[in-house]
Amino acid sequence: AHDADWWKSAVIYQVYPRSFADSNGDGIGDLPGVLAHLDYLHTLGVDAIWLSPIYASPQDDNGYDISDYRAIDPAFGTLDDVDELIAQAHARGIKIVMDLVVNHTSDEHAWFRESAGGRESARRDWYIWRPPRPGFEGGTPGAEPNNWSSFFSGSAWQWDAASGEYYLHLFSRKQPDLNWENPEVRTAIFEMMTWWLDRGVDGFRMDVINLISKVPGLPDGVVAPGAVYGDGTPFCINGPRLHEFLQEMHARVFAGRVGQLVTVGEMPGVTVEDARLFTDPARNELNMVFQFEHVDLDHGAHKFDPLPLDLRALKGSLGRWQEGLHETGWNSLYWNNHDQPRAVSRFGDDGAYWSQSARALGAVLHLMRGTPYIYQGEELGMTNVPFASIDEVRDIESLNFFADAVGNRGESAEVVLAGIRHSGRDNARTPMQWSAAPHGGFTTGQPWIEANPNADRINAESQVGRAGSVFEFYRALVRMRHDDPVVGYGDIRMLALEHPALVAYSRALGDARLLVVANFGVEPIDPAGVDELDPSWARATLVLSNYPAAEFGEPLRPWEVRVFREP
Ligand code: TEU
Ligand code: CA
Repeated sequence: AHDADWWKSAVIYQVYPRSFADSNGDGIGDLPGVLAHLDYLHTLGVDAIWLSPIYASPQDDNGYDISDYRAIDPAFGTLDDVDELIAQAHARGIKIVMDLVVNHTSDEHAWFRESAGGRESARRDWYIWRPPRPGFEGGTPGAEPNNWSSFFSGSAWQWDAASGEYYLHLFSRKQPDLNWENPEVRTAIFEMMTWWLDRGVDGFRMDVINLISKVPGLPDGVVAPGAVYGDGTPFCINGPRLHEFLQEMHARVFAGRVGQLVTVGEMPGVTVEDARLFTDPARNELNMVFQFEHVDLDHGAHKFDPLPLDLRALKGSLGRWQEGLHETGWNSLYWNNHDQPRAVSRFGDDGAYWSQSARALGAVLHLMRGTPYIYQGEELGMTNVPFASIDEVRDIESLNFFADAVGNRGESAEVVLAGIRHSGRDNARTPMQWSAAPHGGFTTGQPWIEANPNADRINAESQVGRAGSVFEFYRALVRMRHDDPVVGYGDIRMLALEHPALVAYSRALGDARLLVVANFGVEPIDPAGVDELDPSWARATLVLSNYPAAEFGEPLRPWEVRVFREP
């Protein structure tokens, strides 16, 4: 049934403002730059824009280290620019979703400055301070209160000699974790959220929101062979009070606004079972979550240790999430974001079949059940970047990893750089490619990170309005979700899960049905040879494809996707 939730037939576009469009030539994207491209997004047809953080920040982690939640970083603009963007977006029927980063703040936030002022500080308990491990002298190796490693390499604890204690930072040492056990912290966060909602924003993407509840006692994690630090994730992911905190947030911030808002929680390590609880509307927690199962299949112990990906593992993961949230809850659907490498390079073929595979990936994602997210440039088929050296890399996660692997553990710089080229976050953060002008038309100045050398070939100007382009294909996908209830609300059934190169599924709503078949390889696939592809589809209508029209029974060409609909 078509329930009232607008976000179930919506497509959400993620803007990473730093790399989207620079309006004043300082080489950093900004809010006027976003404003100047609203019509581009309106043409694409998206229903909402998720803005990565634009708040005041020292930019240690590109804005995911916030020093003032109610101020805009001057690099991006002013609060007036935000008000103008909200008004202009709303005038086009586009909602604005803010990035909420409340597991941690910047160490330059006034709250942390005060907390670090001394053990007697009124805000000492707003963060997570602990004395050195008993028997150890503070600041010496092994004296950290537990053995957790940071997601950004090294220990998760920073020694503060002035107050004689350590503070916890699951990410960079300039990102101290807030203490959500403290009701004053929760109240301050909820008040800030309400302030933004009253300003007109339409929802939140919540950064690592499943880390806000930690297991009391913060116990040591298992130390993997050869590792220096332990794995704290069993004690900081999906902790004991997470559902309670989210339900409190819902009651104190969202209640009374539920029909208009969209909330999506970013949850590294979340399982389908957990997600069913987080997204069950009856539990008043979140609308959807960003899970990581399908983007953690192509690497070993850590993300910079690439492994070949078996399509069946990818299909199995997508199928499990489709099945798990089919009756209760709701899926987010994504290939890309500012933390992931570019999908056409990672899951597709950014060489001979660049355009076909970019479009096949788009169709497979967008026609599943759930809310699709388009990350800036994905609609153009933007690819990974051939970084020539570590000097071209900007991301703190990659740089810390390189320094630790090469500097501390003596690994080969070339091997580590290859891993960063394969999986590094900067692949998603090079300038949006608007045209063949210098730096992809992103800036008239020197960009904070070099544009992809292929910006002269892959850019919006050469694709908007051109039939057969990746952009026009994504535009058609967005339109299908808006126009065809089977896409937004139909049941889904994954097909041929054991086939090594074919992705196939059907959708159904009432007597209408849809079939998506995609060849994720270069060897032809004969539909007659696939048991689960019922021959009755031969009478359906081909409604979308990335090749000249073909009959259902014809072999699928390299990276060919076909979408059939009946009636
Ligand atoms: O990401 C958290 C997170 O899970 C990623 O850092 C991921 O672990 C890593 O990139 C490996 O895939 C969120 C933000 O999206 C990210 O940009 C921030 O760096 C991080 O939180 C800290 O705020
Ligand atoms: Ca700028």
